[in-house]
Amino acid sequence: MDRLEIINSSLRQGNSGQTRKNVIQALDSGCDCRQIIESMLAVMEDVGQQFKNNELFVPEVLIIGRAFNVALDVMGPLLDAKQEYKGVVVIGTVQGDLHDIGKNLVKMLMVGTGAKVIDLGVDVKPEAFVEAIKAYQPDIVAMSALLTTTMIQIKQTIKAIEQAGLRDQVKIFVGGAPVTQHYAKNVGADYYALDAGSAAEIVRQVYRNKVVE
Ligand code: B1M
Repeated sequence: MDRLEIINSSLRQGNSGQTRKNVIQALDSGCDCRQIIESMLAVMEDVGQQFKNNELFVPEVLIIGRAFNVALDVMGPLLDAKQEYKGVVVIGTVQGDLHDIGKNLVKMLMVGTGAKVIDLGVDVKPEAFVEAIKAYQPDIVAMSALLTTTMIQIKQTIKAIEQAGLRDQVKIFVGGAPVTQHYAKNVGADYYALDAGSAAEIVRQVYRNKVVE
């Protein structure tokens, strides 16, 4: 097995420690950071597909995603120029909502698209999304809502982004169990996805400029 295959094998097993070691060894032996990431992204794309097809489940995806993040931490300093990423995504669970399992899944699979993902966490106020847009200049803002009582915060956040004059700078992506395509359209979001695999797929298409708006 070559170095990239060794990394992919430990990644696929969700073995964070081994993945970290394998990445360090590959870098030490002269492998290119971008090449390692491209190869790992192909694994994550596959993981996203398998998750979408119910061939992998939440705990497995979370474990693989953690291993991917550990590897990215090793390579982060080598990568940390915006042009090394395909884009920047700011993600958070909306104000009043503490659910983060789904949001974390979406985040991990979005990282797997090659985007730099800034996670604002849970219970994120509209103003905090606005501040994050100013600070990180993302191309995508992603919001998760798990309660029928907090879905309204998606609308409030979009309103706040509009009022701040930033709406044209970002594509807005929404999801979460009670959110529907119909709701997303009504509140003025650009994209909706039912699950994390579909969300990552749409982001990939956005980066390939293939999405018809
Ligand atoms: Co809460 N909770 N909860 N809860 N909780 C639900 C959501 C609920 C459906 C349970 C129920 O009553 N049957 C219900 C909501 C009812 C409603 O409004 N429709 C509910 C409630 C009522 C509450 C509380 C109000 C309970 C109370 O205190 N009385 C309270 C609210 C707290 C708050 O947020 N302010 C509460 C609290 C909690 C816990 C803290 C205990 C815990 C959260 C822990 C955590 O997240 N760290 C919790 C949990 C675990 C659940 C259930 C059991 C599981 C949610 C989950 O993680 N699912 C849930 C019942 C259920 O779903 N069976 C429930 C797995 C996860 C992978 O799925 O998050 O849906 P999900 O994400 C999916 C998709 O929605 C999508 O992708 C993921 C899959 O690929 N997706 C996106 C998500 N975000 C996306 C963003 C996208 C695209 C797709 O683009 C940006």
